[in-house]
Amino acid sequence: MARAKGRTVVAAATVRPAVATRPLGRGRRARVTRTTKETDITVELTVDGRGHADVDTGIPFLNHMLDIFARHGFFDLSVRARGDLDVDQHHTVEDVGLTLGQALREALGDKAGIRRFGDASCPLDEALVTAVVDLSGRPFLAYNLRIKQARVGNFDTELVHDFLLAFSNQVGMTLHLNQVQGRNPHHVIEAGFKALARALDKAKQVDPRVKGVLSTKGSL
Ligand SMILES: [Mn+2]
Repeated sequence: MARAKGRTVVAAATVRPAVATRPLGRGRRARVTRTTKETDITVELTVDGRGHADVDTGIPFLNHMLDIFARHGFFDLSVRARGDLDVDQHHTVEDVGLTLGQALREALGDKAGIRRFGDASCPLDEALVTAVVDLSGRPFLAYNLRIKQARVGNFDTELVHDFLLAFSNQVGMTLHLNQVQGRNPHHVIEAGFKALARALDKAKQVDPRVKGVLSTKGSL
């Protein structure tokens, strides 16, 4: 495996996902490139950002949700994803979630001084979704969006669950996402991403009262 211009180059015979991470200088930032036979994804994430997104996944609705994630979570986020969309959207959506999760875990580092917990409720017209996160190091997803429609545009709505499972597994966080109410699937999913972003923005904040990591175990 060789690196050229910051990109991981992988032999065609590689079966296991090739993942390369590197720190991006000062601050809580990370860059992760993940290449398989199904997808080729690079994520750059700045935890303490201004909400700027530069996203191209080949799936417009996923781009829209990642833009929202960055904007409302005050991350700076760059995503370049090329996947086998001729098969379907599953590989690309799941692997973007996975790579974004790896980038967030990498960027948070040892999580010293952070608040760890965060919660938010976001409405979008008739939809209301609540997100509660714990950057505990233990992955768990309680997914309670009840989306009746199979599609939003050409996006398969069940892939929201797959995205969030991959994301929370890789971050190593507990995520409870609960739909209080909602009818329109675009509204429900968008309210969910806003709530997740705002909950993470709380959890990632450094609290000067927190000495070391906020755990009686001594590590997160
Ligand atoms: Mn929208």
